[in-house]
Amino acid sequence: MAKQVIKVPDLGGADQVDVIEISVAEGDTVAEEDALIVVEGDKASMDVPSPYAGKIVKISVSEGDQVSEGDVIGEIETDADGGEEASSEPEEKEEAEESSEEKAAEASADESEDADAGEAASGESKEETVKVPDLGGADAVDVIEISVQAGDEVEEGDALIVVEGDKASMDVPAPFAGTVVSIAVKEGDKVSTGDALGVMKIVSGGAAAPAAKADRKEEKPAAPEQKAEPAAPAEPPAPQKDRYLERDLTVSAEVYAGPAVRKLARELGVTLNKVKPTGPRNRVTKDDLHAYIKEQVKKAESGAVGVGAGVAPMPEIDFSQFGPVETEPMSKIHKLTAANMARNWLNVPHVTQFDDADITELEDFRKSMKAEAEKRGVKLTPVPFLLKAAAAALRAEPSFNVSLHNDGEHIVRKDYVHIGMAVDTPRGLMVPVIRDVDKKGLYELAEEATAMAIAARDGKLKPKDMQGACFTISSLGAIGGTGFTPIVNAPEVGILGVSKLAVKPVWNGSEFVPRKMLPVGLSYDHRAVNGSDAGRFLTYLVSVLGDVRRLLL
Ligand code: CAO
Repeated sequence: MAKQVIKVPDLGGADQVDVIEISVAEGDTVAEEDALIVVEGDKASMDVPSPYAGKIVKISVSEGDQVSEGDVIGEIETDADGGEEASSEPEEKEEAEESSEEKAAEASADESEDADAGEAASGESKEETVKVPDLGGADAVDVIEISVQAGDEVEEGDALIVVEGDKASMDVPAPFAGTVVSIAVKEGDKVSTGDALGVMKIVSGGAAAPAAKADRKEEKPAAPEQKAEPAAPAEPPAPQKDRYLERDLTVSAEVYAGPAVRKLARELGVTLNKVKPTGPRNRVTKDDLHAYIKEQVKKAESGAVGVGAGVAPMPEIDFSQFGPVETEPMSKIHKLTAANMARNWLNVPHVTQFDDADITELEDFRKSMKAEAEKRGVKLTPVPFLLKAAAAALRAEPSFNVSLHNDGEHIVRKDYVHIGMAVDTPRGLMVPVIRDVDKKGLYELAEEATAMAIAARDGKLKPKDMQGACFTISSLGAIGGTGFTPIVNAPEVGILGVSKLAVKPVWNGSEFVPRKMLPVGLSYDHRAVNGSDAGRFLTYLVSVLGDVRRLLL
């Protein structure tokens, strides 16, 4: 048994990479080459494999740490008798690495020479053949994505194509900023190190590329140092050697996506396994990501609300196939109302309770007061009585004067009584709010309701005129109907839908008598209140409408 310190190996030039996953725990037994941690740099993520088989005794890094070559990852207890065998192994690996680095350097130099040949004589605008770089030992890998097309402007390091070998996929990045002149490979082709993958034109000025290439040639014998340089302008930065190849399975075990796609997904805050893959072997491509974002934006703009898999998107229907149609734009208010209705309907578990209020006496009283009201310049309709009765019920049943807090963990109890009144306007439905209804008299309420309705119809309401209601009344009584289930105007707790007054025979214990019955339906947020709270609230409200003297109590 021997303890070995495990260090971050050569990261192919990358420095200060993020530890994004710890793949093992202390006490785990691992085989040589098993992933210990996953690190992620600017352009790629990669497994850091165990150099030995053995038992992990210590993990010295955490997710979110930044590490560089040589940093300690942890300790492993190997099966080797002494340190010798184990410690000689990394050296062998290093040698192997060096020889492959040399190969990489040679390949680069070859490429530079080729590139020289491809240059235009003027030195102003140079076209260079871009070749497949050292693939870290992998050979004949599949081209699974072409990330650019002729004419595209690319930055140095942008993915040109994505290739996939047995163990991983990797972006082949642009060796310099420029314009893609042509792409010589297509999806499904197999490519190896040195194969031409296309031609690029340098846009960053005539002198840059030759100078850089000259530098590279001079550096050829000193290949290891070259790694420390930033990506050289005429040579695609070689993907890491096969033990550090980019991880293919990244966001979740089921999602296949290249590093550039993952980076973009991270920047956009997209969870990759929500994106429908269309690439080869179910790979998520950049186009898939764009299509997903487009769809989400479209949904958001149309006001459609998604709650996971529960709500399927509406199918697009061409109505003209059924008969003549005209399509006109919705008003701003209509669109807003549609979005709010959908939001409230989907978020609030609605229950609607119905009742009939006997307003025979209320109507007698209202009619007897009509002339006096008119003298005062107000119209005494049933609405002020409804407002007053609702306010009385909210005060009498404070358990109903609440809202569910946004956090879903608190109930907000209100010591004020503001009530919204739905107003039908040519531009759409508006809900002005009448404040402190419990403190106002019937004439005052009638006046204010009329003024609010006029302001709504004239488009003169201010945002603050439509905020802060505890409850809403929607009166369709003047229009008709025997009952309806109004949609709660969240975050309010409930809404009273008032239908058309009808004279009905009511049994008074000894005979049927004609009574003026007002049908009402109370929809409420069943998350915020129970049926018993709502039942008590509506019963009280109906009793007040049945005997307005109760308002004096
Ligand atoms: N049953 C029978 N008649 C009724 C009634 C009822 N429930 N409610 C009102 N009326 C009568 C009124 O008494 C009035 O008759 P008189 O002129 O003889 O007195 C007549 O209907 C018209 O009333 P109104 O509309 O002028 O005034 P209102 O106070 O009843 O209503 C307002 C005001 C703003 C609520 C109403 O104009 C309105 O816009 N209602 C539509 C609300 C709406 O669209 N709700 C749906 C929301 S959800 O989609």
